[in-house]
Amino acid sequence: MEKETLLLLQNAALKQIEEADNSEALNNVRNTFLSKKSELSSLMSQLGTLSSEQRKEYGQVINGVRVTITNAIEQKMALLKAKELEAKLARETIDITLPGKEGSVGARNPFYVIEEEMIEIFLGMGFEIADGPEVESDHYNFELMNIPKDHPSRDMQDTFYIDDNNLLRTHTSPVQARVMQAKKEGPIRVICPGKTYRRDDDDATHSHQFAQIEGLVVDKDINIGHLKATLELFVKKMFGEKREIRLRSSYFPFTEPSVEVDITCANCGGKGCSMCKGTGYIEILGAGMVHPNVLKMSGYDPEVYSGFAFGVGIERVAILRYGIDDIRKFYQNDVRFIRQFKKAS
Ligand code: FA5
Repeated sequence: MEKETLLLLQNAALKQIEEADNSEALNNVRNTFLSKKSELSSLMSQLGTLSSEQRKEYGQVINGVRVTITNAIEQKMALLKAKELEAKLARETIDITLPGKEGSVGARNPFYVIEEEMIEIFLGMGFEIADGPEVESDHYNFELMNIPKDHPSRDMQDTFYIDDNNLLRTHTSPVQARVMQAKKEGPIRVICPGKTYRRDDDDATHSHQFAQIEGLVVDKDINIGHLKATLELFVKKMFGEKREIRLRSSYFPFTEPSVEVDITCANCGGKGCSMCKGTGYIEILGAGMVHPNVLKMSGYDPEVYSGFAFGVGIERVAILRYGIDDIRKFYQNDVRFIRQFKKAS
């Protein structure tokens, strides 16, 4: 065993430690010089073959070399780890001063906001919700509504026919007959919200597809006062306490008497302006007392039962509530239009 060999070994180790430029390379150096299979370990195991004096002398040198190499590795390792951490932090830096990305939350179409509000008002008055098919038979859409095949009022509600007997319903009124037949007797108090279709040319106030909420009350001793009070309450809840309604005589084959219901114009408060075409009122719905023929055809004795019904356009109500200038905007899905109702939804 030569001291010089040991010093050469130490120098070789220190050189490699200096050259190691990452922790993995340094660990390899540690393995080479300090592991059980290293030259230093085999020299240590040979100490036993030496005399006690030599063992002491070489033992000190070998240990010194070992401590020197170990310390050098530890120091370098601390340095490399610090550098690696620094590089990692630099790589993963997040600039917290940058503004965050705003998640975009959409708004509900005002049609649905108003539909829900209308339904809530009627539910609050004790109405239940009824449903009927959008593809309806001629029988329910017209015949049971007291509109026989040759009746001129069919022209006012021309629609899309599926075949000779089935069509896209022109109004929600056929649900009246469906509910009366299903219940078989009064009292009935239902609303039916749903889509309706007509062969109307689209313009600012008309669409070939629109929605209505039908209302039907059938019981003993129902009179037009009940109809007026119900609609007055609805209008005040929907448009505010100051709104008045006006019943105007009208004609529907399925009601007698029939009325058209107007509300005072929000724009001028009833004085008359361009929005209400100088009348001070704007029409929102059709209504009336259920025609005795309609009661009879669905199995109700008009001598025992009477009732009222109404049909209100949902888009029409939304247009009046928000001052929307064109009904087609409900269906175009232009986000610039819909976003304006973010607060409402
Ligand atoms: C009817 O549809 C009757 N079924 C209403 C009714 C029910 C009367 C029960 C009596 C008893 P009318 O055609 O007027 O009536 O339509 C009612 C409402 O639907 C109108 O006031 C309007 O708000 C809306 N409406 C009608 N046609 C269109 C259309 N093409 N586009 C948008 N809304 C429409």
